[in-house]
Amino acid sequence: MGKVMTERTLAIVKPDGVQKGLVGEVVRRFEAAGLRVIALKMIRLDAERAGGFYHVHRERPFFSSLVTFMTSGPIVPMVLEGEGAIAAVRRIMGATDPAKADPGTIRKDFASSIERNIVHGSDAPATASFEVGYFFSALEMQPR
Ligand code: 3AN
Repeated sequence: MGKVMTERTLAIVKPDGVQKGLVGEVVRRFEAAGLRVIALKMIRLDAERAGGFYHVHRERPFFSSLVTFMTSGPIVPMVLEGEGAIAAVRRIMGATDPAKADPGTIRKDFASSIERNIVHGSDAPATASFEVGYFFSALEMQPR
């Protein structure tokens, strides 16, 4: 078993999650798992900023649709901290495709498609570092 370390990760309630009134439910599930919310805000992305966030997917066929979706309404990015936070958030979210997500995960319970899947969570330490910094400065985080 690998060592478990205190980590920070970025999660986002996507436009469909905000629209469906699931901000509180998503935060509740993260907090119930012992993760600490150390930063959180509501913003609306423009196409340039959504594209920058998803730059690793820029050659994928779904990229322009993803950018359109992510700019369709406000989102709620947050930074979560805790032991093994990156993997914990991925587990709580469930698989990208809700049809393949485990029972009891956010995506199984609420997502309508592989694109409109309610939440985002960083997938590795390097992406977590980039993604946290994309939305939040050090002064906006309150670790405890
Ligand atoms: P995850 O969000 O589970 O880490 P990624 O990073 O592979 O998944 O994909 C980023 C986002 O791109 C997904 N959350 C989803 O909204 C969208 N996406 C991924 N794969 C597809 C696909 N095959 N068709 C449409 N949208 C997709």
